[in-house]
Amino acid sequence: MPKYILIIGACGQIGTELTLALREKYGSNHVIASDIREGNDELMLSGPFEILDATNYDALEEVIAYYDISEIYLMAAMLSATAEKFPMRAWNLNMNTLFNVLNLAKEKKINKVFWPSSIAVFGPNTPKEDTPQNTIMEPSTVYGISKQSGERWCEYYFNKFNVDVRSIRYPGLISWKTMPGGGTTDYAVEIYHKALAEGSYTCFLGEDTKLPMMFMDDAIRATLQIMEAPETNIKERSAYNLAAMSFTPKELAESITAVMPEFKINYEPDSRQQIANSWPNSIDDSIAQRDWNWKAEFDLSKTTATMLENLKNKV
Ligand code: AKB
Repeated sequence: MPKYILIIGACGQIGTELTLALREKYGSNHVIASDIREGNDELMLSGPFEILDATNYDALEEVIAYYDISEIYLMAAMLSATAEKFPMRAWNLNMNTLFNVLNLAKEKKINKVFWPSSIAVFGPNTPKEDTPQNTIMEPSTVYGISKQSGERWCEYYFNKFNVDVRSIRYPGLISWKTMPGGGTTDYAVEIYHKALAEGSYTCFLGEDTKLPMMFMDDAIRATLQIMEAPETNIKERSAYNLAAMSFTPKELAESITAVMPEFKINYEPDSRQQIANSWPNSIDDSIAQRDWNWKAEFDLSKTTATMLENLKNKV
């Protein structure tokens, strides 16, 4: 039986590339993109699209029935920096969309769910280096609290109602097709745009702030891989740690100056510094490697080369 997939939040940074990758794999008409606004031309012209507010259970149920959807990727969320400004809106968006999707799965209206978690589930009391899969969490940000709660609910729906929900704790994601919005790790995308447009960048994090990061191609590959893995391989029903590289703004700037020697960076840390300080420096993803053969392919220099090459061609 061919399956029909719904992406919620398809126009965002991950949603755009995930939709394109799933369409490539399953055929355009089998992957329905949805969001509260339209996305870029590449996404909009590549297959079916619905305007959908996934906080509205009835509207979501209607789309699922209409397209005979069996799998949902729930990518809509308010990220860390914006969530600090609008805590209740962040909580409502991040939690209500998750409950709507989990309840549809509990009612057997869909079979499988992907929901993204984040390194933001960790907090200031978490071991900073090689943060293990299972450790102290205690997130101190609005976004982190919503992701930590979401993980607990995913595990609960699996244990109680046998809902096949799978999740990854994404690090900061670097991509060139769609800009991120409202995150603390966004500097690692903005820097490439500014390097090409202006030859310099003012970073909102301090030069030694080390954070876990990943290039988007790796993140998409991991997402497809965890969703394809046999159900019995998925031992973690909260979310899996996932890692590729860790670097500071200074190290990222050095990787750009290696290609563009005239590039300049300066630092003006703002309120996002406090969020970054509460997150790990690096992540141990050995459990994801063990359970579904995860392995990253992009390091910092390959990421910088790919970003600059593609952004140059885009302008
Ligand atoms: C953010 O910075 O808020 C996100 C994340 C790490 O989940 N990119």
